[in-house]
Amino acid sequence: MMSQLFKERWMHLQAASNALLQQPNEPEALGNGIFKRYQYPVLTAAHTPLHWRYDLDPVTNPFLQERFQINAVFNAGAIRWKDEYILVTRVEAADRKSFFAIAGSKAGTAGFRFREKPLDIPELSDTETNLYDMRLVIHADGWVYGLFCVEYRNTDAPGSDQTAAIAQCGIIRTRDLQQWERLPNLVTRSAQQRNVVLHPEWVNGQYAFYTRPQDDFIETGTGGGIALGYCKDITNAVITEEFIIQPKKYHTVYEVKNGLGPAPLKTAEGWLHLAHGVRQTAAGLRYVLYLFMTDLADITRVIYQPAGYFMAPSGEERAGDVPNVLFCNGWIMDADGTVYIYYASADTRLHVASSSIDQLLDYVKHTDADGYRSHTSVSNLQKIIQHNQTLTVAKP
Ligand code: M1P
Repeated sequence: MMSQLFKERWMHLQAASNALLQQPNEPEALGNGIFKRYQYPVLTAAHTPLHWRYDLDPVTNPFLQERFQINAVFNAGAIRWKDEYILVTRVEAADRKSFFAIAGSKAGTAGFRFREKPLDIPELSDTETNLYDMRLVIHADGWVYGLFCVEYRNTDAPGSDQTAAIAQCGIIRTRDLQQWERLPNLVTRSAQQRNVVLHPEWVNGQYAFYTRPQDDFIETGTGGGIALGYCKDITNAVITEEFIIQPKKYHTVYEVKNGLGPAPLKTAEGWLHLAHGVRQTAAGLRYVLYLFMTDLADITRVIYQPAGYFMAPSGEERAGDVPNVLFCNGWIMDADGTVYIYYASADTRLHVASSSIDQLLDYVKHTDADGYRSHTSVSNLQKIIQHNQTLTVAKP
């Protein structure tokens, strides 16, 4: 027998959920000419289906309580699949465990709906504790790959330390986004791997992986920097050598560490990369997003890298579980050159920003590179001011 309380709660829950799922999402009017943010996050914990969070049986759940609380939805891999924008999101439950769930939208900037059930990734061992941050790639071999972080407790740590962890790269693949096959984890010489991304094309007949070798779970130690490694067989992926192509560097936005975001976009001018950079501040780590471009023929060669960040936390994006963090592991380029950037803020929610490949190329090619000194920054600024002073056209 359904109580009045149950009935009313159910009615209100459905109304709130429907309103959220149908909420339009407008881009900002002006932006900075490089990208536009949108009004609302595209996915949050509140977007997860009611039938995940609530036991809807009035007998077993008379107060209609949340039986499975979701803490956050963030860091999503992204691909265009048929007529949909597909996100494989990181969903973090109240128990801190993350898992993956697919959400799709026809618009790309609003209307994302989760599929009926989350992804159930088979375990390789029961020491795997946490899975997160999937990078989706449609590879030239015909498979769709998902590379993600698998986290284990570091059993070398003393029992008094229940925080020490080891991160490695897990791999799944599919041909239809329905059936997923788990492959063995990537093997490298590095003690820790996070932010591993598969390059979408063959390189000399091999799979190319962007890695981020590091010594410790949080600190990169002697490792650090975005690296490249190759292997012939992805069903038993072993990388024997990693080459750093983007090292961390003093007094930059990636002085502590960096990591590749989504797989690079192929453009006429080179491979466009989006990465996150981490710097130290008195308030803790600050994660921002930056862009760089590598040569089409030689993917180890960085040919453009604008100084500083491309996007940094702004306004409400600063607040959440891990403040001052923007993170992105998914973007989609449409056939008309529109680019949707799915970025998360504060490890809490997922947003979208839009741009175009022409705008992003203009940004990477015509924004000065970092000169690594205040003096060089002032010179770059002077160039712009002096150029503007020579203009004969009417200035505002
Ligand atoms: O908390 C910020 C981010 O920290 C990690 O990223 P990185 O490995 O570069 O430090 C990841 O755990 C990521 O999920 C998280 O958003």
